[in-house]
Amino acid sequence: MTFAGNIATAAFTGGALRYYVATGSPAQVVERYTELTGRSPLPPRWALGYHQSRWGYRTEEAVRETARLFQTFDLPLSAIHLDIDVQVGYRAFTIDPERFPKLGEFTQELAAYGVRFITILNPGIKYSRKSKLFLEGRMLEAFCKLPNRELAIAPVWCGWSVFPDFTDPAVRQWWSRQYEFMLDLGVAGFWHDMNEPAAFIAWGDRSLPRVTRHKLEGRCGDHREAHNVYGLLQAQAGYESLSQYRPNQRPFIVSRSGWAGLQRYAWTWTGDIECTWECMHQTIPTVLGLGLSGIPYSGSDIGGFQGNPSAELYLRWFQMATFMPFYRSHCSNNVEYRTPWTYGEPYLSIMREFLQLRYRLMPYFYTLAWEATQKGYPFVRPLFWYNADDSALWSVDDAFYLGDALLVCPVLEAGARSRLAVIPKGRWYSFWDDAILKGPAQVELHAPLEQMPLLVKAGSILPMTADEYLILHLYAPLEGAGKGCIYNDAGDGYGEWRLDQFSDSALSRGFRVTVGAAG
Ligand code: MIG
Repeated sequence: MTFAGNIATAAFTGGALRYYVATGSPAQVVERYTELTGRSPLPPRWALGYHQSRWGYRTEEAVRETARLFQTFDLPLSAIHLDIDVQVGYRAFTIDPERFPKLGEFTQELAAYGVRFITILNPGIKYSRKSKLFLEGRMLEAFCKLPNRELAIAPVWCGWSVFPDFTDPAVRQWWSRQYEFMLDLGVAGFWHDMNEPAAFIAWGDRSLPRVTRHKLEGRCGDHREAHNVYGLLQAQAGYESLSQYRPNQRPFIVSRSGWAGLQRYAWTWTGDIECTWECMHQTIPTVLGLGLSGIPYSGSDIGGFQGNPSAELYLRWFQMATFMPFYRSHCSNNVEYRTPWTYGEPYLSIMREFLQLRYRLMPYFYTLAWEATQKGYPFVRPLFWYNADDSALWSVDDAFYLGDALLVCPVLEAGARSRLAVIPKGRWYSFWDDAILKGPAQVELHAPLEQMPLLVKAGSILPMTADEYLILHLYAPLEGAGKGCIYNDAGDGYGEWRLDQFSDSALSRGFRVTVGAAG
């Protein structure tokens, strides 16, 4: 769709084009949009913690060592992601038994550290009579075919591959069954990669040919129609599998590809980006755009995927990612190791502070997760979210809100020890020293290496943990009123919950807090 003045032009090659028009504030529009496309279920709480990943943790020993070092350096960690190099010949639903000889025991050992084991899965199945999955899928006619009824075959990581037709409900069922044994071995979640589907083709579409046939829920059609929903429907199959085989645990799936409605099944990330300040900056509008498109859970490979970030870039990226839902370091297999301790001091201590801050903010993050289930609101919101009439905020792409209390101003330049920020209307407190600021304004904010400018809206009630206590930080409403709430439950499963709601208002002397609870 292109817009020119008052004219919008849509170009499409087939099917029907249907418009839905929603009006109102950004929040109302996202609420209506997610009424149509669906909302995210609650993730398990641990998924909102920190994830460590790299392409290159090849063995049990490498994973164990990583988990152990996080503990040694007093760095909280919720999950480690394993990439294609743990598989046998890059094949889906395999983990090399020589390098992970006792996977069931190993996942338990990690669980004792509080670390979950997440593994990657590509959709292509090796085109080989030696592959049980290939033979089974072929008998079931599970793979996409060309108009001449031959299998659609393309090279991917495991060599010549065939592609399950996820637009066929029976194929989704079959695919769903494959996760079961890995779940039994304690694999906590899955990372769906290459599911555009991507293929190693030197020219043309690096995907399936457009003429490839698809079931499309029984309607039948070709890849032009199926392409965009391919990854989405794989995510659906995965989500349904995890819900079915582990009914008392919430599914956790990350999917590289998706479409409208992906939020019902999976999280996503911004893909293979470079280790540059520009790419770090671009993460903000991308994550904002995903959120406005109904997908609340996303993030970027901290430090970038391709290349080696400087210590400062990694640190600044880490600080920014602390305030994004999917908080994961990841990188390619041909780059240096990248962990909070890789760069020595003062970087290690600063990253530890941010990691700990993330975990202290968990009640706030978790409440945002609940809000996403109710209204579809993203965690990361553009500055115009609350003041859509202030056009100065429309194009701000270097800062964002996390929920309605926090205004996050990442440092996006090498060597910068302060940054200019646009502050919306109202009163704000600096998170670090409680200094009061008044908007609308453009202000230069202090940003030493160990701090990233972070503001709290006056009137907010920010729930944070301190050891086993829950502490409510009240940022006095200097004028008018504010509110806050806390959603809580067991952190996984579908048991009881509780919602506490607070509101506060300024009185002539002091202020008043009102408390209410539900659930
Ligand atoms: O062709 O599995 O985006 O995160 O590390 C590259 C290896 C395939 C692309 C993913 C990236 C992952 C990588 N994959």
